[in-house]
Amino acid sequence: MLLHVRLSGWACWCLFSGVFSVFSLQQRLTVSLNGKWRLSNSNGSLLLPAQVPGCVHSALQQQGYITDPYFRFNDVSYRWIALDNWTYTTTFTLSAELSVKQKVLLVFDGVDTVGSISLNGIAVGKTYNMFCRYDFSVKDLLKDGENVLQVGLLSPILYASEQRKAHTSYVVPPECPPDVQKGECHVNFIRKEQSSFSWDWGPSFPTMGLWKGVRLEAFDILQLIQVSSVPLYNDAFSQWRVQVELLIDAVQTARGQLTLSIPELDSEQTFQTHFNPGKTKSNFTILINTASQVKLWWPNGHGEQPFYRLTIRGFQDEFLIFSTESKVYFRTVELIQEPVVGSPGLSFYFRINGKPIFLKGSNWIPVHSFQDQVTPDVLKNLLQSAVDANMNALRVWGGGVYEQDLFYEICDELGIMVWQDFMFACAMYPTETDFIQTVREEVVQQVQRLKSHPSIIIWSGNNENEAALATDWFDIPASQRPKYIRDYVMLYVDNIKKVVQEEDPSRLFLVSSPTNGAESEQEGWVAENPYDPHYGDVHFYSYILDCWDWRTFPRTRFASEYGFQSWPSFSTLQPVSIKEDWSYGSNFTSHRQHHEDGNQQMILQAALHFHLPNATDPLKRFTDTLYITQVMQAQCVKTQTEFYRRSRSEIIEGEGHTMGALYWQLNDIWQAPSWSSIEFGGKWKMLHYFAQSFFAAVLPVAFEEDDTLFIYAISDLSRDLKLRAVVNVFSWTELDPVCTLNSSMLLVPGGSAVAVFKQPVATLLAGCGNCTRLTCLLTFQLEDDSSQQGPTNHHFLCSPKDAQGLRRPNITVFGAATGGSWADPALVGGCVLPVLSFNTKEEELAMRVASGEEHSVRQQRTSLRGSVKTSAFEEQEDMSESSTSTWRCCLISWQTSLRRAAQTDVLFI
Ligand code: BMA
Repeated sequence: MLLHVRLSGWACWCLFSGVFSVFSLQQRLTVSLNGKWRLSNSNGSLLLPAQVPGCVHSALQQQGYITDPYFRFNDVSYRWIALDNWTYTTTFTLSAELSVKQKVLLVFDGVDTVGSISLNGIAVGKTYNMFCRYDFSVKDLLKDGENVLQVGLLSPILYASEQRKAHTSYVVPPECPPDVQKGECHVNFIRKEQSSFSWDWGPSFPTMGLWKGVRLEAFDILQLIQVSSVPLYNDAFSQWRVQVELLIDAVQTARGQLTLSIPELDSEQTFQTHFNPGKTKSNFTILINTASQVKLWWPNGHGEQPFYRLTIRGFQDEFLIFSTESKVYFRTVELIQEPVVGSPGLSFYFRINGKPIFLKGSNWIPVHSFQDQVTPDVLKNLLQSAVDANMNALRVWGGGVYEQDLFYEICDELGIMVWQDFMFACAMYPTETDFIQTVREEVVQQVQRLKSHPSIIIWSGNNENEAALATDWFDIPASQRPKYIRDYVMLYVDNIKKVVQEEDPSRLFLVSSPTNGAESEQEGWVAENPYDPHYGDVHFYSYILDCWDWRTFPRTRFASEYGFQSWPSFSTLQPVSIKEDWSYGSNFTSHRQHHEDGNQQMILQAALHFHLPNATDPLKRFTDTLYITQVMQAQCVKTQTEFYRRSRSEIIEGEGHTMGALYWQLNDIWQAPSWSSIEFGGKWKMLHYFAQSFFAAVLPVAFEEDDTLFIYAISDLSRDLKLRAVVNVFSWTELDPVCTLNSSMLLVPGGSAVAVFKQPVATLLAGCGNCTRLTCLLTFQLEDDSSQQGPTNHHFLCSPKDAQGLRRPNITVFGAATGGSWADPALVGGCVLPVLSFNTKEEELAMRVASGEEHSVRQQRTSLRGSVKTSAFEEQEDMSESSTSTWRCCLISWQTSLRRAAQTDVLFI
């Protein structure tokens, strides 16, 4: 292979965190070993070039040995890949400069997973953990001239199975995933992305490979492996300090000097220190000049995200030996768990910079089965989409991967708060010494890598493992329970929690999600009911109960998971399927559904309120069905989220003060039905457009209780508002409201939910022409003295399937890129208008309704979006009469949008 040797004396050196750059006076060399390697299987029948970073599946596909692994049933057809062992080989030539260095390290930023590394035929070391960086001292093994580096990778499936067999004393459940997932067994025995053996939204692709960079690092005196910093605020002295941690690898003991400075804050400090041989960690604290005004980092919607440059310089005998610069963002975070007036239990909310903040957002899963295919653009598009939907938080879920540096850098910049799980999910785990050892190393490394990011506001030990134990998911006999609880406490409390607390004094560690938090601790870390709405966070799913009925939802302190499935749009499915797959009852449709009864549940839920598609044309019926699942999902998640948001200021029957709504799930790993609001490829589902409204900073929410209509004004703003509710009553037939009602002006304090309108539905209808529950519906908005505040919302008085008086709107939409030619006109069915194609930065749409009225709307979109964000339903060209209910929605949304002529967001209701 071609070698890229870089001299790092005065040259930029990017640490593996990617956040920092280091300049060094000593001649430090980095030789990248990334690029083209050779890959072979165990019997040598396959020999191919393979890109590093990369994985076996990607290499096989790139070389044409396999087709798209996501196509049709290929996840099952390509099972053989991960049942084989594979070897990566590269050769490189040693430069004269490198061979004279005192120390040479062979560094792997990520090996997936069970690897044996050899250099020139001599064993160098083994790897067992995908989440660890490994380095090996190899100076003595390097030769002049050509060197051969080999990494043998064991089948993760066979390895996990061997580990399971060796664990004879008791079962560590679950043994295997449910059949519907078509996955592999014993993933809890291998420190690897847990969902890579299949999940209820994802395929089984147990990857193998060198998924991050490989290089040689050579130096004479020392090198900085990791620099991290956490800002801490001292209330008593009203002073900031920044705790800086250096992980240094030194060749021999040396005395040195270290200078930390943040010039913009007029703060600098110098320390005398020792560099000890080998890897050592040292902490230094720089006090911030109290005369300087520190600008704070705020979550999206609450302020800016300013940062400062921290410079770290190391000297030996007055010579500069290294210098590095990093970003420091200042913010405080607290998780408040204290008694609540009028409610048993404890509060559970985050305070950032002293301000209570309602967390609005979703849950993040791996973006791709093959991590090497996750591009910066894909990450940016997803995170920008989160912000565009008014989210301020994401939970990086514990069954995936610790995300790459860029993910957290973007979150820092966009003000997205991250709830960071450790990678353990829905299982019990072994606690043998080796396992605990590798987990401890993983935790140390990940916390050191990530703790400088202000976006991370909390560490959390695992996904649902406390709940799994407490509610006995795995039928553990009562007599054996203490053993499992002991293992649980040993792993998450005695080890992970302890390590996290040693490594990061600035954040809280929650042991699980969901959990009762402080109460779980009181109960020995496994609460009797971790779903208790009076404590901590809750995951809540119910697919059968009517999602339009808010009474079915628990009024939790913090909803960290809830959601409903939907299908992606046809244009997303089409490239991975063929004609015979395009029906709801096809093998393909059931193959892609990994959640037991999922397809059936979606239809049953949709049927509660909508006519189900019954077009005679099978393709049309299929695409209408995909569509109706998205309408159902959007409306369900809207109802539930609005319930949580309006519960922030109330305690009802001892429950409430909800301060977080993170729906499950933001993104998709492949083209399949799931809980996501964004399809694989980046296209927004209808839910994501809904989220943009239901997460708006100021939002009106309506609900009924005992036939009385309530409207709440919700505000996440810091300032108080004076608002009134304006309610428009429409008949399903007409474009003009039958009547309009105004509430009086009421004070809506910043950060609150206040009832602003209350009227029995019967009274409301009686005063409004001939309206009945079946013939009329409501839209409503909030207004201050001069203008509307927040989006317009809607409230149905009956299921759309029962509505009377609907007419087909015959809307035609023409779309064209600015300056381009008009695309073919398409008759767009249903409530599709918000999701028209945005293939370019700026697009012009002309819309024509049946009456012949014509309107032009200019849409401004960021270039990040690119061509991925096209209509979720562009294929809905001609909705059948059977789905008239969705036409009706469209009619209403259309009239609203016409009324707001030049406004860019066309409403769907
Ligand atoms: C929760 C998550 C995931 C899962 C989702 C949907 O339990 O933590 O494990 O994918 O629900 O079932």
